[in-house]
Amino acid sequence: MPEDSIDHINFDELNKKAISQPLVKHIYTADPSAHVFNGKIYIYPSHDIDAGEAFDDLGSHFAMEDYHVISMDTINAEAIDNGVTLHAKDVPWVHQQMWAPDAAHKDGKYYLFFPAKAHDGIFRIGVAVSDSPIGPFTPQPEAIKGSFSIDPAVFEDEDGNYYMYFGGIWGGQLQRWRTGTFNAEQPESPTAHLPKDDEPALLPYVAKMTDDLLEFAEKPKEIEIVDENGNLLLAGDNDRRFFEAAWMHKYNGTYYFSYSTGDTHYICYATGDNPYGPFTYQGRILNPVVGWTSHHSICEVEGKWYLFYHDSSLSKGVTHLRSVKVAEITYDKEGKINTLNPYKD
Ligand code: FUB
Repeated sequence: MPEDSIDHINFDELNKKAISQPLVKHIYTADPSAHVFNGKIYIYPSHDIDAGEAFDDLGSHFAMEDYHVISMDTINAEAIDNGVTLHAKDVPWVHQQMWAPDAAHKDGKYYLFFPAKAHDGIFRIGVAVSDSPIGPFTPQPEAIKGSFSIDPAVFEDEDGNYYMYFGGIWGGQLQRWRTGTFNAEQPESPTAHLPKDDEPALLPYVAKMTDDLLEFAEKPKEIEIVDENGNLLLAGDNDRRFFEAAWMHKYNGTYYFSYSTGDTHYICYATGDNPYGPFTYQGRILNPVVGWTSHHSICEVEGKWYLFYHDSSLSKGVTHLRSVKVAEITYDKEGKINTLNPYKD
């Protein structure tokens, strides 16, 4: 539900119809990346603040400065805010806009992956390390070499390899990397460098991580998202093409790559038989929420599958003040995910 259509919304009524309520209400949180580490649920969200930046199509109003980790003993337990775990001022390469993070666990260490604009205004992705899932996290002094754009999601495969999925168009700058280097010549515009509607859509990226999870082990590769005939989705196919918010999970041996369609506000998914794709578009996981953005993660907790997502219902529709929520998802016999409506009719 984009911001221009919220004027008529009665938020008290809407919140009664919501399939779930914000996990925490004392701060605004968004872009939840959820994991079970050592039997407990940890959510790595963006920490939304009102920094007074005007709304624009580059997302300048998302001017976040730090990260908190939310933890839950069980899916129905109280969500605990563990406080500031990493701040922009402690990361030498970061200038501003700490956007959607993710985390991973390996050999007793915890890794927080996060995108932010560096001092040259270009989004990069960094890593910070801790002995605890709730931090505090110690950042690497530099961003990951060869990283660009936003929304890292790090997936641990069953064979022990870790892969980072990332990318986002418009404010996420993916369109400025079409030639392989950052296009600094053209004006900073969310749509100036996009393909034409009848050309293939821009694609997200994946890279295997090094054993220490601090760098890419390979040059990032594009991930193909194709339709039922094997054709790449087109840039004008706004209801289905990738925009941002990559996530990977595996269900019954199949790789599920899910993402947001951005300006059409869906969380969709595509499936494949290996971590690099191609992935075939399958359908929608979540219909539009209140607020412009939609961003999610999918996590198995005690044998059930959950969608962690956000909406702007608590802030009564303010796009950059969002709240993390969780709802169960189910699969049909063929492995298709049943679409969730975030508010009951
Ligand atoms: O939170 C800032 C940006 O908004 C994220 O990086 C996007 O995925 C969108 O949710």
